[in-house]
Amino acid sequence: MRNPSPQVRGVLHRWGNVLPLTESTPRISLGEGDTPLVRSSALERECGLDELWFKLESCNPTGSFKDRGMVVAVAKAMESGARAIMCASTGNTSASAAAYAAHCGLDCFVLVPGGRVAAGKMAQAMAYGSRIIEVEGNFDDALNAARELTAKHPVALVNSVNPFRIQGQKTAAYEICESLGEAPDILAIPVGNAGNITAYWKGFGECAETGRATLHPRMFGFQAAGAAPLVIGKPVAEPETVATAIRIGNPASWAGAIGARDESQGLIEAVTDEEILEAYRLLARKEGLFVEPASAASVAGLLKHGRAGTMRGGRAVAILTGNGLKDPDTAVSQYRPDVTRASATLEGVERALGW
Ligand code: AN7
Repeated sequence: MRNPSPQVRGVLHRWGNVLPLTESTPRISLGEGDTPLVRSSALERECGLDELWFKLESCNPTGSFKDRGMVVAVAKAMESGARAIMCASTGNTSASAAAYAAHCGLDCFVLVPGGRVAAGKMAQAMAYGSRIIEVEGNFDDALNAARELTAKHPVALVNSVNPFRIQGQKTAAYEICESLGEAPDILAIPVGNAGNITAYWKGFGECAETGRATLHPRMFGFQAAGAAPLVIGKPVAEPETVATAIRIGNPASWAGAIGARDESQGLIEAVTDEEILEAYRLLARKEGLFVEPASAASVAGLLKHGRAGTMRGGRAVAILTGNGLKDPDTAVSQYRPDVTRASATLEGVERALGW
């Protein structure tokens, strides 16, 4: 293959040297990775930090971090001759799988919990032309079914139980070390199925081994209080939270998350839906960052520590995992009362504004 031009982007081009690629792995890309790292303008002090940075994984091509891992999983599936992929999903994995399948001419089957996937994510899976099955059950039930189906039929499973997903997602840790010139003191991240916290910890470990960083960050994972199996230490049969992306009761990467927490001297804690929605509001209104509720969980956790006085300065990076446009219904239901109606006249608008 010719050398890619400078315009060619993507995780496989940029990080191929730290990924398990071969000559025959197709170098596919939708332009994923290389996401912005943006300094907090408002919430840093309140979080008790010297520096707070946001990694905008919402800027990936389908609007979430899933694309980093999906590009590797799909490329490896193609390399092994697969013609079809499948995933269970709370929404973002299915949006990403559907996009890469469309890009690569593969069939895509997605299993989603009926009625519990945010509207933007359903719209994506439909638009990219995946075959969508709404199952009567939650994400954990859907993942069990997907595992059984892909064991029986010639379809590649692209959930994060696929190790190539973790490989791809670890590249975000490399980018953070490159951008900051060092690993941060704290990495704050929402936790659902626990693939991403596992991937970041792997990435930071590799960065330390290869001299890209001297520090290992403390890993701070946050789950929604109604879906916090890692916090309570046992699976949750009926997880419930406004943050539907992380409405997961039995994370597949359970051991990876606990390993990341313990090896890094970090923590995995719960934040309530109220705390998530407060952080969701503050991120949008004080930072100009519109994220989906699950992404606000990590910032909710940092705010909680900052206010409790349990944070002792230092530099943290919070991973903003998904775009706010994914879940317009939550935004509209939160903020609709703030909108005022008026006649389309000078006087009408002045009256509405109280001018
Ligand atoms: C925005 O799409 O599990 O702990 O099926 O969409 O690696 O699961 C999504 C998870 C955080 C949690 N933020 O990451 C799915 C799915 C957002 C997410 C998570 C998800 P993991």
